[in-house]
Amino acid sequence: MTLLPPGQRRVDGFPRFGTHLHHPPPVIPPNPAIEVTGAVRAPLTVALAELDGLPRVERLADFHCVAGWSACGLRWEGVAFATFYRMLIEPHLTSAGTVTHVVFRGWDGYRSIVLLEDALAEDVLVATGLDGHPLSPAHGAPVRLVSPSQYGFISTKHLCGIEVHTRRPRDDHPYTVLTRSHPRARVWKEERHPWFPAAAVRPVYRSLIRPIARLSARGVR
Ligand SMILES: Nc1nc2c(c(=O)[nH]1)N[C@H]1C(S)=C(S)[C@@H](COP(=O)(O)O)O[C@H]1N2
Ligand SMILES: [Mo]
Repeated sequence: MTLLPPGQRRVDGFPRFGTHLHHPPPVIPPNPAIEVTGAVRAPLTVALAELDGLPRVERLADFHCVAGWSACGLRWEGVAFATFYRMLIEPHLTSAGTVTHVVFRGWDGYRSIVLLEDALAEDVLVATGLDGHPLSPAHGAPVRLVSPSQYGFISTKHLCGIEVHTRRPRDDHPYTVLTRSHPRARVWKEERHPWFPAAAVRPVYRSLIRPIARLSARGVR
């Protein structure tokens, strides 16, 4: 038994979960690439094939959703985000300002905002494989972010864009007060919500697990 972060409960397997709800995974173009924009001298396009040229790593990790479920012992394969950043992005940065935040965008329009410091942690991957197979559409094909020390909403699936910013970008999600996301979302500090104590939001979030998991599963049937 792995020790779980506070307020988490183990689930069997690894459910598909997300704000996509029942929508099927997005249609991915034939030659997918990751567009890098923001504080770079010119936008750059990183073809997925280019990831094969970078040092590849495997990381065994548990995955924790802010709603309260944890999937245990997932084996991710890909490129460390720190490697991606140092080798592909850093050489192209503008000299105006220091990068503080990174936005990860998915083909379905999803977006997560991460402090550069958190994104550079050694367990953060740009992942193309899970448990010995290429990523499935349910779990973010063809490539996703995985940041196991932060709640799952940071880990954008179907990654199509990375923006680098020199200050915190505006959070343009249609959030209700209750679903506002914590800017760091570190699981061991139980950073579930920016204002409310974690223990107060736990039962509310937990009540959403079943309906969201059911809807999400419908989208891949
Ligand atoms: N593109 C995209 N990425 C996403 C989401 C989403 O709706 N769309 N949901 C997030 C949330 S809230 C969680 S918990 C995890 C779930 O990942 P999984 O479906 O592989 O279990 O994906 C995250 N990344
Ligand atoms: Mo989540």
